[in-house]
Amino acid sequence: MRIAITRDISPAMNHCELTHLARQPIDLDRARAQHAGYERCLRALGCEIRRLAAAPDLPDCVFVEDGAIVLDEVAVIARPGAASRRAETAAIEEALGALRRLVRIRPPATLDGGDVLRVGRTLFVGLSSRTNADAIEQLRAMAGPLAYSVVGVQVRGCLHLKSAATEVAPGTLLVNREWIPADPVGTFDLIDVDPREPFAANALRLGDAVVYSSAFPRTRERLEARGVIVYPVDVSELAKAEGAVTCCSLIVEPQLRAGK
Ligand code: CIR
Repeated sequence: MRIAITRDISPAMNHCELTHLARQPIDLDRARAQHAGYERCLRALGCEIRRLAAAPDLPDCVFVEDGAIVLDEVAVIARPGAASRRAETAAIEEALGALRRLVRIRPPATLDGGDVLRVGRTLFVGLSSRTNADAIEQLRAMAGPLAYSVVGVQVRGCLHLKSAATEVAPGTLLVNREWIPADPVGTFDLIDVDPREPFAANALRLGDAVVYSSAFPRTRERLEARGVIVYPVDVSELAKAEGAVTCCSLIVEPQLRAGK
């Protein structure tokens, strides 16, 4: 069974990191209810949820995606670009250690999992305010021998590469072209976000469906017109912390569990 690692919302979430948004109060009860709805959706799509306990001193701990990159063969423990987030990886490391061989990004590299977009055997890595060129080199050294190619993509105007591009069907990317250059993704089928919904490029693909924020109905129409099955979730409180749907889980595919 596919496993989704999630993590409870921190009571300190109102002190989260913010880069592109102004701070607005987050209603923690509402955020928890939305997060539970997100987990229900993942369960309905066949995931076993393994929820880690919240850390009261780690405001952004719900955004587990940034703590690791889970490949078929190995899990890469990230080194988040925001110093306030570095301690998040300990619990993630413990959870993933049971499921994959672990390797670690080391200083001076910084890398947020939200900057790594896997499409087939290519790992696109956003060069962002969180992820640096050292991380790309280290990832290439780790993943190259496993037959992944690692391609750096300059990200501008958004937090992570996966704010600007995610895969919604095999070889089809949902993109906001304002935030990434055309070249690296040019060979794929592209679906553009509706220009009135710049934050709409983040979708979590699970098999034939995507989990998708209900805040983007116009882009949702574009997805459905292209045959993508959309499971909408309300994540408006998490969005106030610059979180989106991919960031709230680490998906561990089942096939290689025995080969750990
Ligand atoms: C941060 O700025 O690090 C958090 N407030 C939001 C992280 C969202 N993560 C993601 O998109 N992968």
